[in-house]
Amino acid sequence: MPVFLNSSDPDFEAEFSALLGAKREDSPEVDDIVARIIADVRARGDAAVIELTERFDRLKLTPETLAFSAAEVEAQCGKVSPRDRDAMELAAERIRAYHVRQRPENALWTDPEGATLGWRWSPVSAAGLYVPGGLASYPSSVLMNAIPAQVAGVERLAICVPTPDGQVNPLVILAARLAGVDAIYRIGGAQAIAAMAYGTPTIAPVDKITGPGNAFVAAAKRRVFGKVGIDMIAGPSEILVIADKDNDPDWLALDLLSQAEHDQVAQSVLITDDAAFGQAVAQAVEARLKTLARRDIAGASWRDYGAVITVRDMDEAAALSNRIAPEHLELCVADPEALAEKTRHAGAIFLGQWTPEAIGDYVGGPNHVLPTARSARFSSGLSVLDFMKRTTLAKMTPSALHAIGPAAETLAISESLEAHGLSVRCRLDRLNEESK
Ligand code: HSO
Ligand code: ZN
Repeated sequence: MPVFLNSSDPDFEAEFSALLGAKREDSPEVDDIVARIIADVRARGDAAVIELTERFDRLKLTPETLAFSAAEVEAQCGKVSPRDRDAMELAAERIRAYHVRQRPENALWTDPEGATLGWRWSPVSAAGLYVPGGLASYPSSVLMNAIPAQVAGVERLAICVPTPDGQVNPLVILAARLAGVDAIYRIGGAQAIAAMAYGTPTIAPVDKITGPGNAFVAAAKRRVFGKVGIDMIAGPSEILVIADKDNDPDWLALDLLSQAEHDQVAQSVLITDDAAFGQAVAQAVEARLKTLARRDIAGASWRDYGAVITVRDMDEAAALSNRIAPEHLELCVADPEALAEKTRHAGAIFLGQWTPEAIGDYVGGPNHVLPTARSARFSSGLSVLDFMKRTTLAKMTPSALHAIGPAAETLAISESLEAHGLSVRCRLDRLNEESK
């Protein structure tokens, strides 16, 4: 049973805090193993990657077969049905169109002292995208990671996807090709992250690594951070639905289950201002759980982490939503725009009952790589900016230096950094001589 809370109950605050604090991620002790794998890949390069792939994925590779050949990519893409291909192409086009609008503007201006100042954005040179194997090998996530990189102007894009026993999802390969990926390596786990971060004779190193993965991949990303950039450490999926009673309970039940079916530690929460409606949605969830293909996963998630919260009004709903800072927030209310104004902490907001979260997972346009575990309080979903960096620009004229240089000299002296001060002073002295 999910928990049923009511904001009018005296115990509500304690119960809500318990819900916020529920630990959903089991972090087995993987860090030592990961440290050893990274050291091994750094020391032995391809040989280590090949051995580990044989051990974990039961797949014998050589340096020549680490990457899919062009012919293999073609063959995999050829297996995709026209219907799947059309859907994927529509998704890719919409995701691209959305992300093109995120391209940032450079800036350059001259201030009153005559100093020209600004910044310029440029892409990272190479990015590596991790794609999990098995159950969570989502082609849509390939598009969501690779297209922003491509739109940012990244020159070289690599993908690592484990192919246990040689099995690969052809849609993953098609998504990679649609998103302009240059190389697809059939390796996974910490060894793939290490290979992308440090490079091997066959795998060129990248500057930024993004994409979800299991505990080993997450630990490896943490460890290579600094050598390369990383996106975020993604946790299990979450959805918060805020709804009034003018909704079909079955629709909302499916919306809640759409994230619950990702993972048994996913979290789905409904907040409503009508207790009876909340019960109706919970009943609809139970009915759907009887037939859903992934009822074991979704059912465990709903039972252990699901919640139905009744509030007095929508202002209260917004306040609780801000404390939850959900990855996905659905606003199924009469005036979703007004409620959206009141919600500040959410990875993605879906406005109105015609916007199921699943649209955002595939074809809406916005990215589906979003901050989880309340990190929407301080971070954002993946975007074009994650594959770019900003370089600042400054140009002084003699008169600008004359105007602001003495203050720099004073501050340098106060920090006992003599050369700093003198590098300004020597120029100021020249200006003073010339003006004599
Ligand atoms: N909702 C997931 C992403 C996803 N859904 C992929 C379907 N496929 C995390 O935001
Ligand atoms: Zn999803």
